[in-house]
Amino acid sequence: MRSNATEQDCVFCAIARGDIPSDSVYSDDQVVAFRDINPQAPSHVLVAPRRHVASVNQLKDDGELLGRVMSVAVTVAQAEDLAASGYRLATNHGRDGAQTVPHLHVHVLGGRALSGRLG
Ligand code: DGP
Repeated sequence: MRSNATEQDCVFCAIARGDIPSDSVYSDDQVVAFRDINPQAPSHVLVAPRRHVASVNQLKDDGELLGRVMSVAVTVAQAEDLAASGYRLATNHGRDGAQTVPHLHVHVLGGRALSGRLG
């Protein structure tokens, strides 16, 4: 993970601006959601704030934005028709958390039975 990425060279900032195309499923003034380029499940959507935030680790004191991102993640899961069968919301921080894109995003995963292993 490149820990020093800024909004100038951040791929998810570019997606949020519309400078890089994505398969968008949701967008508002604070949050965007788009399909993962390398899906790990039949439904695999990434939910990210428009504002550049490196990871959830930086949002400890911004419960409002954290809440917005999680609320949109649930909205997306329901729109993907995953509520009845179940889904997973996950966010990674840092090297050991296997974060590869240093812009906060919540993975919405579903559409198949997911492994119970998280690590
Ligand atoms: P993480 O390991 O939690 O940082 O996940 C990053 C995810 O982002 C990974 O599943 C692949 C996805 N991804 C990386 N680059 C792009 C891109 O340019 N477009 C889209 N749609 N997804 C991307």
